[in-house]
Amino acid sequence: MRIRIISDPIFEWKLCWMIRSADTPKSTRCPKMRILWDPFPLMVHFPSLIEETNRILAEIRSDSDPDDNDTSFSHNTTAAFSLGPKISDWDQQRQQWLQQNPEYPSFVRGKARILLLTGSPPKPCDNPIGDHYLLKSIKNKIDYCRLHGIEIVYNLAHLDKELAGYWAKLPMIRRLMFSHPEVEWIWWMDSDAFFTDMVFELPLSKYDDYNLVLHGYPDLLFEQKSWIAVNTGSFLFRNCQWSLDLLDDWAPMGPKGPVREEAGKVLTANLKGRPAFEADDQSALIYLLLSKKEKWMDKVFLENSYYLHGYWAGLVDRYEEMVEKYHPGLGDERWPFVTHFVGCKPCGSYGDYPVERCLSSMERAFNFADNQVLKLYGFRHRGLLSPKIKRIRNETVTPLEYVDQFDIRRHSTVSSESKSQ
Ligand SMILES: [Mn+2]
Repeated sequence: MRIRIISDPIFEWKLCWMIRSADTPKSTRCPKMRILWDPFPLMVHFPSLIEETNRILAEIRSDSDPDDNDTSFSHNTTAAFSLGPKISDWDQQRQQWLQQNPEYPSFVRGKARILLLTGSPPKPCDNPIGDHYLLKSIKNKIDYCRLHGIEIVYNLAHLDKELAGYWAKLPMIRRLMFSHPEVEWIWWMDSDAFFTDMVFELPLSKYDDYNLVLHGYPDLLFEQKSWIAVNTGSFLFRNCQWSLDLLDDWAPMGPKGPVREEAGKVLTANLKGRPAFEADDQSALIYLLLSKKEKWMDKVFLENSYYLHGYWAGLVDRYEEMVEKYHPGLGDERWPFVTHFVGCKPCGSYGDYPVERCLSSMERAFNFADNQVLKLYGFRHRGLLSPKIKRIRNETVTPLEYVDQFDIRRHSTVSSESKSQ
């Protein structure tokens, strides 16, 4: 198999940051090279496929789509960047709509309506195995959402050319608020994050007085001004005017090119531990919350009582221990709600960690979660690294007996009812 070796200083620096502790000397460096498997080794054996595959890939990957000259949706580059026309009365507009459309209530049987938003780049992954893990990632999210009555949207489009990459979530969140006024919470989740507790539910009543829920730590944010004080891989926005205002305040560092480059310098100068690279959405949000604390923080909930985002490196090797000692539904370090593969881009070029470690760890997280789903049907994976499954219950002529015992929806309802009593 042929291999390509490429180097990407930004990723290397991001890696350094992610694996270094705060006290590690600055001289610590990440490996200079990254190795990618050749995407098409089999094509050598099937020459007839090469031409056609190359043609399709060239078309999909082409940077000069016919649309590129279409300026009807692009922004005036001389004006200050904005996500769209300024809206100031969204709460009233939405309230009125909800009153006029009682068949679309924002709360159903006392539960706020949630829409989970995830997505991946519009083009194929650099490495085909990346597309396989994107499939596993969306399968995992569909399972969780189906079991908990959450709607799900998968975005493959760049709604705003200026906000490509990790900034693409901002215009999409805003669009979804407008297109789904019945949705109370928009929940963004990265494609490199997996649900690993299929029973745990968001404790939404804790957030009644808040509009943004982030995994994070107040001391890391306000004392240390650390660029990892909060994580934007999994967070919730309430559908309201406040959220639109925050998005407006957050987006201006995002436009690609000189703006994003210059903003990156400001962020690196102000945030502890941040390497030098262009502005990313997470750093920009942290900077905003620090620099305008009075304006924003009273509606921001920093959650760390469970893993709304859980850093994978400390979790994936402990799944067997968790199965032995604990049970799903806890959501914290005993049974993490979300395992997030920070630095393991499933679709881009791997660089922050060795490819094999990322892939096998993702496989373990997926199967750990999938076991909780398969259990409902009487199966489980043979091991956390095996796609093969085995039967764990005998067939029965009275299958409804198992519904009471295993139905996650029922258990979630029972546990949330008993909590609220
Ligand atoms: Mn991520």
